[in-house]
Amino acid sequence: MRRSVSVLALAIAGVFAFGATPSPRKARAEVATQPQGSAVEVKIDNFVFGPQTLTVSAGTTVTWINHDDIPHTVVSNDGVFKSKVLDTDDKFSFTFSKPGTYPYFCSIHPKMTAKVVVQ
Ligand SMILES: [Cu+2]
Repeated sequence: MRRSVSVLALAIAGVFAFGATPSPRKARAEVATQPQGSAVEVKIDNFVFGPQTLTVSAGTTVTWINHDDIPHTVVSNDGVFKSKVLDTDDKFSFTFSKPGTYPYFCSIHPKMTAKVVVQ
């Protein structure tokens, strides 16, 4: 009985090893680079940040692009980030390394508000 249990455990371990990444070191590097979520865009269009609430994982770089013919800025309410004035098609990027909620606005049009939620 005891022997069959350990055989079963070995079999489970084998299945797990087969499905897992061979090198734990490599797995960690893959998590850090986050290929599927490393670059996310927020569009500024018709005086609106889109999406209004963007949820990303920590370490993600968010890029804002101004699609309006009017200059806008991207300014964190808490002073975490602040862009220069973005003319048409200008971009601003910021990498969010810590989880939290980051509300921001356009300093030229303060009614333009949105937020980034970092998990
Ligand atoms: Cu604006």
